[in-house]
Amino acid sequence: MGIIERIKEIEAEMARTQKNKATEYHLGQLKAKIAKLRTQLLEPPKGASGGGEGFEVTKYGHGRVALIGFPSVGKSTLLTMLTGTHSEAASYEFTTLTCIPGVIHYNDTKIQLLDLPGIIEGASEGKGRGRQVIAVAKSSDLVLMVLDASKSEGHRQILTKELEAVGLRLNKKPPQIYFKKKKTGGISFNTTAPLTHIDEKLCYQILHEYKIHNAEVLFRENATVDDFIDVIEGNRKYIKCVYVYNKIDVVGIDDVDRLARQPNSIVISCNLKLNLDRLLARMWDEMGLVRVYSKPQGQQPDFDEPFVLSSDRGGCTVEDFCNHVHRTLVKDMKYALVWGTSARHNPQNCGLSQHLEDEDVVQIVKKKERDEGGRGRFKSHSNAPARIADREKKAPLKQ
Ligand SMILES: Nc1nc2c(ncn2[C@@H]2O[C@H](COP(=O)(O)OP(=O)(O)O)[C@@H](O)[C@H]2O)c(=O)[nH]1
Ligand SMILES: [Mg+2]
Repeated sequence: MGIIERIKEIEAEMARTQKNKATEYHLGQLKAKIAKLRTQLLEPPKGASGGGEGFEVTKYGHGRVALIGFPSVGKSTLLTMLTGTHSEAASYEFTTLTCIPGVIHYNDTKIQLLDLPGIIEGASEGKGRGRQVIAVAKSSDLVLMVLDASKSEGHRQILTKELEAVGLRLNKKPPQIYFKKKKTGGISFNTTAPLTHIDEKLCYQILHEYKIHNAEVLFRENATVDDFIDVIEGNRKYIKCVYVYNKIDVVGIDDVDRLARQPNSIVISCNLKLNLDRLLARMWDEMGLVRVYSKPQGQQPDFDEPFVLSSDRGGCTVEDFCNHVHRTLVKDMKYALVWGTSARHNPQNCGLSQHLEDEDVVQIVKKKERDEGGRGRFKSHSNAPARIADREKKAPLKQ
């Protein structure tokens, strides 16, 4: 029997099983079985030669956004409107095969937008190019799920389920569960929050299903069986998702109003160019990008070319900024001067751990290596080095 049939069989068994205290453990075990099979499906087939024809799209710009949705909801139209890339024209025969990239220029940053066709065509069953499509979706910073406002609202659930089946978790934080496999010592189970969905016995059974007999488990929140399985599997990807209801030009105002009030949703019309600016602003907010302008000593900041950091990816401290500019800068930095919303006063003297915010201006003041040797000599019996350092700190203030 194939993996897909086995998943279907277990799902059928779960549907047959009544949910109550007595069946709780059995259901938990079945869930773990399905999770294991799904992971197997996503693994590349044994003996496959180096991934086949390349599907992987080179990363470009400061972030990546994936368009996901059923056919004919307006993904290609949206890509064309936002990026000027003619997706449909470029991909006429290959719509279900290729992924069309475009670039959005917004707030002096470049965001790669990907049209990912074919995500629903059996992606979770490992059919066709599903696996590669999923890999690209997982590499995105944000998913835009494009939905047709005039069609059934069930599409949103179907797609979300499909994405969940392949290990994507939309608008969800990783569960607060510490889990570490050990070589010996059995299973140590602890919790710092009252648990209502799972208990020690069920936890043991699930671990048993995974043939894990030595591990440390600590629940820091009231997590569910599914959360625990996610943590054991360890390959889940937590991504933000905005639900984009397109074609609001063909539905009534009441429907538009209702859809707009759904969580994480935005309503647009590509045809009437309605709300596209809001969509861009929303995308920008969700991606958590932080523009930092570098200011060379004694010069004006370069406001044309920001360094773009991300709070989700890599972080946005002064240290992250330094690493962006040049890899030796962290070592050479004496302190940083920061102007902007993250500074308590302008400029503020900061260390590497200072958290930067969007549109901050940063000047890195370097150690003067040769000078230091000289100063070192009278360090012990004079407070001059401190005064010199002080003067140096104050000097840029006057610029
Ligand atoms: N009424 C209406 N039709 C739209 C809108 N956006 C796209 N369409 C139409 O929907 C159809 C499918 O669009 P397409 O971009 O190819 O969808 P895709 O399959 O998701 O890439 C096309 O005929 C578009 O002209 C919209 O905002 N309103
Ligand atoms: Mg299309």
